[in-house]
Amino acid sequence: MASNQDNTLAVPSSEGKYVTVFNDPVNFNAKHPLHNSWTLWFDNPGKKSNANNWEQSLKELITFDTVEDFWGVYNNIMKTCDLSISSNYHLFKQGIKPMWEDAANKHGGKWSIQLPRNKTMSEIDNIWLDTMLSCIGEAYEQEQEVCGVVVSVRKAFFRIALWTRSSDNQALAMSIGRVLKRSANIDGVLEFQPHSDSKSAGKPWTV
Ligand code: MGP
Repeated sequence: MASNQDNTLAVPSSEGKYVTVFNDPVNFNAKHPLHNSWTLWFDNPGKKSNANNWEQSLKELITFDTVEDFWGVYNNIMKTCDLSISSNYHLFKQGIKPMWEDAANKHGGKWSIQLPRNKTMSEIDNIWLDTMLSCIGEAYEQEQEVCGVVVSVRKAFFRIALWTRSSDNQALAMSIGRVLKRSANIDGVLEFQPHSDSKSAGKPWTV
């Protein structure tokens, strides 16, 4: 992709000329690359699930690495508010499975908040969209710390969570929690918990 003299994005055509959205809107197909590739996962494990069989219900939906492909995915999947109880969407960097056991997650933790279903029904789609955009748009200064984000649909609440790579640096975790809260316009207190129970003694960090 290049910029022409008018400073509009242009893609080279097969004849070596530049195609812009102005001179050839049909063939103009520039895509805007994301810094990382992201994979969307879905699961709805149901009541019979436990930590040993939980992974079986995890479905890898699609991986994308451009802004345009993100919107193509987002506009063609069910909105969070329409998902059935127990469902989860997970958006993780490509190569990281959305499970505690993955090498990228096993020393990490998560910022999360439970938003009461009755008060949040009309807002959850925007909160989840803004949460995803904060990740794919690299809103986090320490973006290598971010593994992925999850939205969970439960009977009484929606839960938004952001999974981090580490869980032992409070200043680093707090800076990520603050950006998540601001970017997704989350009204309420987010709590940080390490994935491993053994580390979660004491008061959780909050933003
Ligand atoms: P959850 O959905 O993260 O918690 O995990 P929630 O919403 O409090 O519980 P729910 O019963 O209302 O859905 C629920 C259960 O799924 C856990 O207790 C585990 O049995 C299993 N599980 C969830 N995660 C994220 C993992 C994981 O990463 N690895 C494994 N092995 N099991 C998991």
